[in-house]
Amino acid sequence: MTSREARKDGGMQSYKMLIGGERLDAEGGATFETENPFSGAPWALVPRAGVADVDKAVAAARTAFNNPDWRKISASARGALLHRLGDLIAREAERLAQIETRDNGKLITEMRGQLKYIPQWYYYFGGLADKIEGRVIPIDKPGMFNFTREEPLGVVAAITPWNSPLMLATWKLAPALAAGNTIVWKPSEFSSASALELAPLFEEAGFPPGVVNILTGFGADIGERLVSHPDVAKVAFTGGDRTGQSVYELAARSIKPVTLELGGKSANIVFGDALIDNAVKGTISGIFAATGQTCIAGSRALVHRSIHDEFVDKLVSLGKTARMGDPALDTTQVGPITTRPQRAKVLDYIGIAKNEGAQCVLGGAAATRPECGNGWFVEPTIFTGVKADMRIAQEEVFGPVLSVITFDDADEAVAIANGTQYGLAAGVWTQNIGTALTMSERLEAGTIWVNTYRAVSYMSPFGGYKRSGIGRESGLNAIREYLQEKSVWIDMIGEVANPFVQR
Ligand code: TXE
Repeated sequence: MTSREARKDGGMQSYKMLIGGERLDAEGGATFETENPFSGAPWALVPRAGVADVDKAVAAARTAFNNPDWRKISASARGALLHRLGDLIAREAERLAQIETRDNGKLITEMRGQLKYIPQWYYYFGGLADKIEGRVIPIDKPGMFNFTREEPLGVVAAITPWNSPLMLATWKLAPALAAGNTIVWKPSEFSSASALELAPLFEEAGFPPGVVNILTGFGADIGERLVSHPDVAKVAFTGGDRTGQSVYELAARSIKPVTLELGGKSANIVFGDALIDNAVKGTISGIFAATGQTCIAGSRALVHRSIHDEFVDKLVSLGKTARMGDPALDTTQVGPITTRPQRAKVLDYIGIAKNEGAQCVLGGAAATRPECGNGWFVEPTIFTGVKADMRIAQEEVFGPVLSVITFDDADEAVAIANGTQYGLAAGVWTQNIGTALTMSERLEAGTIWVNTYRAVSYMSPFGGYKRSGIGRESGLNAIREYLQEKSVWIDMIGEVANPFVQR
C-alpha cells in the first residue's frame, strides 16, 4: 500500500499486510500503534498478526513456490524481476526514506544514502540469478554419469530488526529471491511501515502473488509459529542474541538451516602510530552514527597508552559538537533512540558503567536539549578507565555509549578485542602495514576495517564469528545460503548390477 492508498484512521495512517498478493488485515482485525521516536506520538496503525495469519502467509508462500509462474521461469527472467524491483525502489527512494525517518527515527541523510544503495543488492543478486551452475563430477564409478543441481530451499522466513529495516531485509530478500525461494518477511514491530510501503512494488515489478508476503506483528505472538512452521524451509534472522538463540533452538527442532546476525561488541583499536585525527573521526563514526544502534557499532575503543590522553581529549572535543535533534533535518547528526525499551536499556547500561567505576567524560544521561523535544534521546556518552571485564565492555548496549580501554602492546590489544563472546567486526588504526596485516589475521571477527570503519557493500561478505552469528550476507557466496545442492546419478550402461551389492 503506498501512502496514497493508505487509509487514514482517526488521523492515523492505517496499513495492511501483504499475503498471497492481497492486502489483508490480521484475522480478527487486531492492530497496534507504531510511534514516531522524535515526537513520541503514535502515527500509524499496523495489523497485529496472529498464528492463523502466519499459517495463511506460509501457505501463500508455499503455493507460490510451486506456481509455474515462479518455479518454471528462467533464472534470467527471475533476475530481471529483481532488477525491476531495484529500479522501483530507486524511484520511491525519497518517499521510503521519509517514512523510515518518521517510523524509526533514523537520520534522513542516512536513509537517503541507504535507499540510494539498496537497489544495488537487487541488481547484484539479480545478475547472479542465472550464473548459478551445477557441476559435472568426473565420477569414479565406470558407466555412471553424475551431476549436481542447485535448487532453492522453498519458503524462507526473513525476520528483521528495527535498526536498518529496509537494508537488513534487502540483504535477505535479494539473494533468497535470486535463488528462486519464496518469502514470508516479518519486520520488527517497531519499524513495520517501510516494509508495508514496499509491498506494492513487488507486484509492480512483476513478482507473482505470494512470492513475497509481509506479515506484521510481535515476535512474542507469531515468532514461534513462523520459525517452527513445517512448511518454512529456512530462517534468516537479524536481531538480538537472546532472540537469535531461541530462534536457533526452535529451528533445530525441525532441522531447519538458519542464517543469524546477532550484533556485537566490536573493538576499534588505535595504535600509537595511527593518524590520530582520522582515528578519532572513525571512532566517533563507529559509535555515534545511527545513534550507536548498529550491529557493527565500534563500542569499545582500545587505545595505546602512549596516545591515550591526546586521543580522549580529541574524542571528547569532537563528540561534543554532535548536533542532536529532529532526524528529518539534513543538519542533524545524532537522532533519537528508536524504541522506548531500547532507550531504557541504554540508560540502564550507563548506570551500570558508572557503578562499575568507569569515568564518564561525555554525556552520561538522557538528552534534554530543547532541540530534542519529546524524543527518546540519550546524550552521546564516553566512558574512560573501562576494564575489559566490566559489563559495559562485554555486553551489547546498542546505543551511543563508547567504552575506552587502554592497552600496552599488540598482544594485549588482541586479547582484549577477542575477549568477548561476540565477533562481528573490528577496526585497526595504524600506519604500519605489518601491524595491519597481523591484526587482520589475529582478530576473531567477520569484518576487519583498517584505517576506516563502517564500510559495507553488496559485493563483500558480512557476518559474525562466535556468538555474532552464523552464515554470511552479501557477496557472491550469500546466494549459497538459500540454495541446496542435489546430486543426480545416471547409469549409462543400462545393466542392472548385482542388487545385493552397493555399486
Ligand atoms: O530485538 P529482537 P529487540 C540487539 C540490541 C537490542 C536487542 C533487543 O542489543 O538492544 O537486540 O532488540 C523478532 N521468534 N539488536 O528486542 O527481539 C522481532 O519481532 C521469532 C541487535 O528489538 O531480536 C523482530 O522482528 N522472532 C541487532 C526481530 O525478531 C522474534 C538489531 C528482532 O527483534 C521473536 C536489533 C521470537 N520469539 C537489535 N521475538 C543487530 N544484530 O543488528 C522477537 N522476534
